[in-house]
Amino acid sequence: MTTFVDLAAWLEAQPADAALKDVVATIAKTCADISGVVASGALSGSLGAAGSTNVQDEEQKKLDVITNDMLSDALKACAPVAGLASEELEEVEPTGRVGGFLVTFDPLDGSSNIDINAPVGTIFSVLPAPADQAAVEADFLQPGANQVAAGYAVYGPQTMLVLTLADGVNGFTLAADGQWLLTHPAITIKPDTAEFAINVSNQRHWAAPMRRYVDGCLQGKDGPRGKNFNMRWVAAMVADVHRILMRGGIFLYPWDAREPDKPGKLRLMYEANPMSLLIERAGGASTDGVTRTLDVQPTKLHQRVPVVLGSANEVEAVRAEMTAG
Ligand code: FBP
Repeated sequence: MTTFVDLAAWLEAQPADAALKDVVATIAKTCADISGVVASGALSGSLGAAGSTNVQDEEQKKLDVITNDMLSDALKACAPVAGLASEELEEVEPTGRVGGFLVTFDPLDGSSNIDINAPVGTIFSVLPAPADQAAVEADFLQPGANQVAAGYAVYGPQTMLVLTLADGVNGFTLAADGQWLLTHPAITIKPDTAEFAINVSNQRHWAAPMRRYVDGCLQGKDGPRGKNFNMRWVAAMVADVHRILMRGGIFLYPWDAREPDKPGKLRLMYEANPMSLLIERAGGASTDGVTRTLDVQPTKLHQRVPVVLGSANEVEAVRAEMTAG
């Protein structure tokens, strides 16, 4: 029988700061707890709308609120955490401690999947905190390249945790006894793919180069790309990114013309940045269509960005189309 290394032993062996390992272990433990709540669904009365909206004016589901509270409480109790920020909270929450780390998170990504028993997940990003003063919002506004750890948990047929710490990307599966076991070590993404993920219902709102790129994929063997493409769309970035880490592909949530001053749907600090670090560390690429996501200097906490990530050669094919005019 195969034996698997558990997360605690794996963390122990990583060349990283003990305090950072503590933060990652706290997030992992909370995700295991969240998995239980998500799995209980209607039995625990946790499905349906919360009757409130978040700072982005999106209707909150009960599970958005429950999972946000679970992660916030756990991180506030975790000594090396100086502050946290969440998709569900308007402002950053300093813990009152100085030094250590800042954590940003989307406690339950893919909200529209919650009530239909389709995959959802938790995404997190860890940044260094200022060493000499209590954290304020400006301290969170660091480019994604500064992240010291990032990852997600996906609550699907199996609950998995995928994370990057010092280097590499590793996947753990939640066992029945609550342990995370290393089942997917050293994940890498193939550079080429013939599978794309995009919400095509927004096609008429996209910029012309994006329409051209997707149209080229849809034309298959007879079009400019000379090969047939397949399409997948889970409607939860966490599950679409997980698929790409498992078998390659490209995920796109581009700028569209409906709200021109919102440059995309997905949020930089707790969706695009952590996913981009994972994708790059696995050998893929992530851009806003042209510019590397991890180099974007955030100007506000809930900033949105266009996202194009996955197999490196396909991300490059999008960039070539976008810069062709
Ligand atoms: P939430 O953070 O509100 O869940 O929104 C993010 C998201 O669910 C992504 O995970 C997903 O890729 C996208 O929205 C799907 O949106 P849509 O189906 O509206 O295009």
